[in-house]
Amino acid sequence: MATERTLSIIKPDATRRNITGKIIDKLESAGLRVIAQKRQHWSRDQAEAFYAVHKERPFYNDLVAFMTSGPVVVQVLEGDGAVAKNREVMGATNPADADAGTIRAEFAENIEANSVHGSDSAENAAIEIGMCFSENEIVG
Ligand code: IDP
Ligand code: MG
Repeated sequence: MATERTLSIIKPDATRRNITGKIIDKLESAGLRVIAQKRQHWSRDQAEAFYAVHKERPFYNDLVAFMTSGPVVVQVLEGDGAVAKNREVMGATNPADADAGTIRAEFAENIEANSVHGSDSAENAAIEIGMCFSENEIVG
């Protein structure tokens, strides 16, 4: 499988509970490499822009409020089939449906505060990485 890059975000529910290391351990144990990482506190504008694809969804306003409620850790992950591999280790959006051993099964609080974001396609990964990092912050 081809080497890919994907965007990962450790969400405010996880930074609040001081479990970023536990989540990164899951990512690295799955064979993903963290090739860029920074901690940020998003403004409303940043969160709205990042989740613009969900603007018509009923949960959009709550999601923006949640994503600005505390720090996030944004990351670029690299590895073989990194987009799908990250989605696999994350688990389903709703932790009640997530497979045992996945990040969301172990750590998510609920369907909204579900600890991590991961790009859903290589095309969106490139867009999301471009929104969060400049080239010189990514060290493969
Ligand atoms: P994903 O993060 O698994 O790709 P998406 O459908 O892209 O899931 O939704 C983006 C984020 O919006 C989710 O991770 C979660 O934080 C939030 N979200 C999704 N569906 C719901 C919902 O039904 N209620 C509340 N929040 C939701
Ligand atoms: Mg998504």
